[in-house]
Amino acid sequence: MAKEPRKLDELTLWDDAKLMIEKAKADGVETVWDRLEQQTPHCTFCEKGTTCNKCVMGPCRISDKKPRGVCGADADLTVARNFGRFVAAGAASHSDHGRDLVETLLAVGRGKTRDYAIRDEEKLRRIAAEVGIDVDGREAKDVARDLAETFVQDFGFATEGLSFICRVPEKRRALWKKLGITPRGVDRDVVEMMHRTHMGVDSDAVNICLHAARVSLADGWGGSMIATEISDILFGTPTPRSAKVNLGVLRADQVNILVHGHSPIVSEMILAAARDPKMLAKAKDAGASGINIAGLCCTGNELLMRQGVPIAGNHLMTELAIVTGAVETIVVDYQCIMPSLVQVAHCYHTRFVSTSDKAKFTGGDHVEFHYDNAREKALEVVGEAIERFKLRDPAKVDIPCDPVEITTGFSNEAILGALGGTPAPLIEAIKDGKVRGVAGIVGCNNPKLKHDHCHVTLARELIKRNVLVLATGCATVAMGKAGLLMPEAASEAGEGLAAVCRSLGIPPVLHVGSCVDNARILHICGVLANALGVDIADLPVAASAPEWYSEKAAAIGLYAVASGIYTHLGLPPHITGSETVTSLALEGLEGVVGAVFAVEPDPVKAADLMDTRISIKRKALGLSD
Ligand code: XCC
Ligand code: SF4
Repeated sequence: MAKEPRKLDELTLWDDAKLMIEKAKADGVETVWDRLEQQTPHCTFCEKGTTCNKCVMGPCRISDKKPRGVCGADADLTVARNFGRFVAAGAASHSDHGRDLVETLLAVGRGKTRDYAIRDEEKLRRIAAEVGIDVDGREAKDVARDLAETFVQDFGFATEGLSFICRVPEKRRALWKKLGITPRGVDRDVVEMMHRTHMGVDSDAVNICLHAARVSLADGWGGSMIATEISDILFGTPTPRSAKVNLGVLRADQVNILVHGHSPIVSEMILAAARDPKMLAKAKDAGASGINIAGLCCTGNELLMRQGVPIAGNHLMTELAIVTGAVETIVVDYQCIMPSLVQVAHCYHTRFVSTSDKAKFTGGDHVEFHYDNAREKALEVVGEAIERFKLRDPAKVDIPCDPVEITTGFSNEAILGALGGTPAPLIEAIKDGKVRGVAGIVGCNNPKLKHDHCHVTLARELIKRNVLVLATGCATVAMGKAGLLMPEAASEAGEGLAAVCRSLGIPPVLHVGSCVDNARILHICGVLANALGVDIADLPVAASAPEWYSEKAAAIGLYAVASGIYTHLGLPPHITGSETVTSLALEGLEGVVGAVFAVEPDPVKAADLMDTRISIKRKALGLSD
C-alpha cells in the first residue's frame, strides 16, 4: 500500500530548506526526498541484513523458511559478513582520505610540491616528537618527511602497530590486546575484513564482529587521526573564530563557488585562488563584487574550522544549495557527494567539477588535482566560475534567509588553550558537577528522518542537563542554524554548564571539526582518562549519531564503542536479521569492551539514555550527581 507523501514540515526543520524544496519542485528538479519516496518500501531482507550477494552460487535471501544460503551461511553469519564489510568500507573511506594527506606531507618533505607547505610548524614538531621522531635542531622539511614516512607505515602491515596507540589509556590497550582487537595497520585490517568475509573464511558471527571493531579502531586511532593531525600541520590548527551558516551565506552580487566533499587539500586551494588579486579583478570585470567560497559537508567543516569560511549546508542541503540558482560552480573531491548533483547542476547554469581521480561523476566536468598542479588547477576552476557568473539568470535566483552567526575552531589545542593550557579546569568542573559530562553529537543527515530535528533536539536536551556537547560533521550545521554554536546559547544550558560557558566565553556546543575530526574527540577522551588515571569507559561521556546514513558513520560509531564510549544511533544498521549480532551490539559488547550501542529514534528519549549513562559513570567515579 502506497503511503501518503510526507508534508513539507515533516521533511526538514528549516525555512531555507523548505523554500528550496518548493523551488526545486517548481523548477522540475528531483531531490533526495523524491527518490526516497520512489524507493520505499525498502526490501525487508536488505533492511535486516539477511541478503547475501557474495558469490554466484547465490544471491541468497535468508528467512525462517530458508534459513541457510547455498553455502550454508545462516542469518547470523550473513548479517555479520555484511556488517563487517559495511564498517570496512567506512574505515577505508576515512583512511584513504588520510592517505592523501600523508602523500601531500611526504611531497612537502621531499620538496616535490610548491603548492603546499607547513603552516603549523609547532604542531609538526610536537606530533613528530610524540610518535618518537627526533626533532631537535632539524629542519621542518626533514621532520615532515620522517613523520610522513612513519605514517606510511601505519597503513601497511610490517609495523609495530599504529603510531597513535600511544594516546590510548593503558587499561584500554590491555583490554584490546586481551581481546585480540588491537589495530595493526589500516590497510591490513581493512583487507583482512574483505578476506574474512569471502565465502568459506571466517564463519563465526562474533569473531567477524570483533574484527569489525578492530577495523574501526584502525580508522579512529589510525586513518582518521592521521588525517586530522596532518591537516592541522599543513593548513593550520584551528582556533576559535566566528563565521556564518545556512543558504543565506550565498551572495547575489558575487561569484558563488561551493566546495563539497571531505579533504582540505582541494578546498584550501580553491579558497587561495579565490583570494588571488588577479581573480578578484577578473570577477569585478565580470560585474561581480567579489568571489564567495561557501562550504558543504565536511570539507566545508574543514574550511570553517581553520578559515572561518561560511558553510552553506549539510548533507541534505547539498542539492538545495544548487537550487538557489546562485551557484556558478560546485567543486567536489570525494564522499557524500550525491551523484544527483550533476543533474541538479544541469538544471541551472552551475558547473559541476570533480577533482579526484578516484571520484569521477558521469556528466560532470573533471579537472584533476595533484600536489604538483593544485594551485594552477584551482585558478583554472575559479577563472571558469567567473565566466559562468555572466550566465547566471537572475530570474532563477532565490537566496532564502539571512545567515546565522556561529563560533567555530575548537580544536583540542584551542579547548586546552581556553582552559589555560591544561585539562585540569574541565576535570574540576566535571568533578564538582557543573559540567556533568561530555557528549559528542556527530554525523550525517538521513532523509528518512526529519532533517536536523534530532540533532538540535538532542543537543538542547543535553545542554539543559549540564552536558557539554561537542559537534562534528553535518551535525555542526544543524547546531549552528539553531543558534547553539554561540556563547549566548549558554542561556539554554543548565545552571552549571551556563556558568562555565560564561566564564570561558564559549558556547555550550563546541564545533570540533569534520567527521575525521571525531579523532579529536577520541584523543581528548584519552587525555581526560589519563589525567584521571582511568579507562575511557569510566568517563562520564557518551556519543550520538542521531541522523546517520553512511558506512563511515558506522565505522565511527563502532570505534567509539570499542574505545569505551556509549553510543546512541537514531536508526539501526542493517543487522536486525541476526539476534546474535543485534544483542551483541545492544547488550553483549558492554561486557566485552565496556560500552554498547543504543538505538532510539526519539531524541528526547535518546537524551534520557545518554544522561542515565553519564549518571552511572559519575557515581562509579564517586562523583555526586
Ligand atoms: Fe557525509 Fe562527512 Fe555524514 Fe555529513 S556527516 S553526511 S558522512 S559529510 Ni560525516
Ligand atoms: Fe549465498 Fe553463501 Fe554465496 Fe552468500 S556466500 S551468496 S550465502 S552461497
